[in-house]
Amino acid sequence: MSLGMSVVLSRAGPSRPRREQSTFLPSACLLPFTVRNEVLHEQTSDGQRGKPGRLGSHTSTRNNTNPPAAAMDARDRDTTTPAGATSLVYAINFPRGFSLAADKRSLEYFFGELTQVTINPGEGGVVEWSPNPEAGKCELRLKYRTLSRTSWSLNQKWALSRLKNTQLKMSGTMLSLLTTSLLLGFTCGAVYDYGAYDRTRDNFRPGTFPDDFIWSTATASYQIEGAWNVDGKGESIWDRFSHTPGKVDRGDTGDVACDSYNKYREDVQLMKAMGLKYYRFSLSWPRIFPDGTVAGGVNQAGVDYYNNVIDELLANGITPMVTLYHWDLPQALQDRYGGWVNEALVDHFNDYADFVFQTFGDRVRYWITFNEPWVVCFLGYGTGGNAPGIQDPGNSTYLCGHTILKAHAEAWNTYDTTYRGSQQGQISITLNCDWPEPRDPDSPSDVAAADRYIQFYIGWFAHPIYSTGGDYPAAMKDIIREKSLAEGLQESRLPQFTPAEIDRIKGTGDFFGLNHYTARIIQNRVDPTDTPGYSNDRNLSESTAPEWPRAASEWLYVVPWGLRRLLKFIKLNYGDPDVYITENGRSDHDEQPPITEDADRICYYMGYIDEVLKAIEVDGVKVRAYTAWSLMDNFEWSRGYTERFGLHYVNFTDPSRPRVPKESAGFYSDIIANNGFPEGADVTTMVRSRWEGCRGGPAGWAAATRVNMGVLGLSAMVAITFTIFKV
Ligand code: GBE
Repeated sequence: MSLGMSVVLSRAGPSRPRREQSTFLPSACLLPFTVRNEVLHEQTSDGQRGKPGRLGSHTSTRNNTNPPAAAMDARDRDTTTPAGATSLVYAINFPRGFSLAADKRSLEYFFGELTQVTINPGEGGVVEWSPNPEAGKCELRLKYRTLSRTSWSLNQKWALSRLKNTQLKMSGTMLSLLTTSLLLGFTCGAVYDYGAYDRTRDNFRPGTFPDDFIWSTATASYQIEGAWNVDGKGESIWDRFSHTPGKVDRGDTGDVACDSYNKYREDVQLMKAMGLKYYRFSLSWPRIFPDGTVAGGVNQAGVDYYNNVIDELLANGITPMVTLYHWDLPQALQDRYGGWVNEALVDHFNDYADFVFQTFGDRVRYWITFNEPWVVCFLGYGTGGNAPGIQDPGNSTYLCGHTILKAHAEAWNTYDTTYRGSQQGQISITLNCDWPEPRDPDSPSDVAAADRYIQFYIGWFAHPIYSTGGDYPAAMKDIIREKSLAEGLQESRLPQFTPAEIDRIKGTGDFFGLNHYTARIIQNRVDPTDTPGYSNDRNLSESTAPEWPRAASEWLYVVPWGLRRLLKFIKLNYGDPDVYITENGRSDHDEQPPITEDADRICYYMGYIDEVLKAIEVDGVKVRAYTAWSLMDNFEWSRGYTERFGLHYVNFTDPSRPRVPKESAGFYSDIIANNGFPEGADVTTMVRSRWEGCRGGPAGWAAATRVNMGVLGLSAMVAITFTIFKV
């Protein structure tokens, strides 16, 4: 509630049309009181011209404690105004607590010497202020009504301190700073909501998985085998890359890694101890074909090694799931053809696949042609962060994807026509994708941006294989073509499939292999100045929510509900396929003492696995398999051994590479034994007791709120400081 007040003041100058009167107001945007930009009353004693813009040249102060009635009276008979002055009556609303005595000087400053001040109770409430156009900078209409008393006194103080300088200029810079800070606060605040605990979304759901559900763990050849140049193995692009100084953290290499080339029996025992019935691992192509080609000859020792691994698994009741390509291309094919940008690799891969089906297919029922072509092509040929380290996100990235899709389709067709009948297995590809959450779900442009993100990510490979129409997603085709032409190119940087090729690729997935780890917040953004290429082609920007728990890997934020949403997306967009989650996991730092009581990993697994259960039971997604990455700590690509994803700890400084189960191994093993979280089971009780502490929950929600308020408060403080001290 405020008090209404009429101020009568005079200035020298002619009478002007009413709408111009605002030019008479002082060049201030922040006042300790509020002024309606409205002249209630105006009187001119003569037409004499005054100095424009100058405040009341002469007025006489009258009794400023006049009762309201007297004010009306004064306005009506303002005869004491000297010649050449105009009397104006402004409506001013003062906040409660305003002291007329203390603030009379500031009133005078703003309005010139007051001729008449009267208090009109009941006129309060209108609090708009229009800036002085002469100042030219202030563009805000401030509404003081919502300011608290604290803000009021700050402003009052500020106004008085400005008075001393007799320079009252609220600079536009400061105002825009205030606005920007507040906007920033609100913007960030909106982002933070994505981490807040949402009961209907984040609560624990007990229950069990379908009877034949597949529980598995995964590894990859280069990450665990070692023996990089042993028994006739050829060099891979990862051998070359890791041996190149500066490519991998600490100069780590996969030369020995977990030494699984020698220790595979022990690995199998780790799995057996956990009660695992499935194991996903990959074959090293150059261990089987040292120069990548059949013509170059097969390396029998390599074939023996994989026969031994497969036999050992089967002897221990563990079903192998075999990936043909988990990134370790024979270096010879890189040297000869430039790697996956060259379609010559389609045939070489198919030859390799054919050999592998023929050699191991009598015992292997689950095949995955490629692990994460997105990583192969974007990190390998776009950013260059992975082997072979090529940085060409505009062209090579897309050429690589093109070749891999064709190579995958050929291998699938080879299996389908030649081996499926006798071997009765399943073959597909594994795609990775982070879940994109639109920054503002109510903004159509952010929603569209999130869709572009997913189309460019998983859609790049999933659309050609799993959609009814086949081919690349329309979003990719349209945008890349448009940008390419704008760059002055003759054709799109995204290669085109012929109708026959589209047909050949379509339907070449017996199941949907999915690797998933994390989520991103996506906002529409077009940046014509950025380097043309995959990232820029998407017209978006990525971010995360600050209170999403973070793993050791800088890209890995823990957002379990993202997995459920991604699974639903796959169901809806790719023909409701059987989904095999072929990787999911969390990293720790390489620390001393080693982290074997890995509570954060347990949190990660309980959260993500429960989201899979919700996807199955609530959303009806046909998830058939879940695979934990990884069975043990291993060579984490360009991060070397600095990040540990294992359920088992591996000591990489000990030549014998001992493995030690982490707490998470026992936890995962309990889930497997119970086929989920049945009511009454110990594992379910354990999950319940830990749930709130893992992420979200009231604590998480409070944290989000605090961060929110913190940002707002900080913005306000910065703005006020700047305002007062004119930093
Ligand atoms: C999987 O990929 C791999 O299949 C597995 O081999 C690996 O050990 C596991 O992840 C853990 O990392 O700035 O764009 O270069 C992007 C997971 C990094 C998918 C890392 C790319 C996760 C996609 C960083 N991500 N990866 S940047």
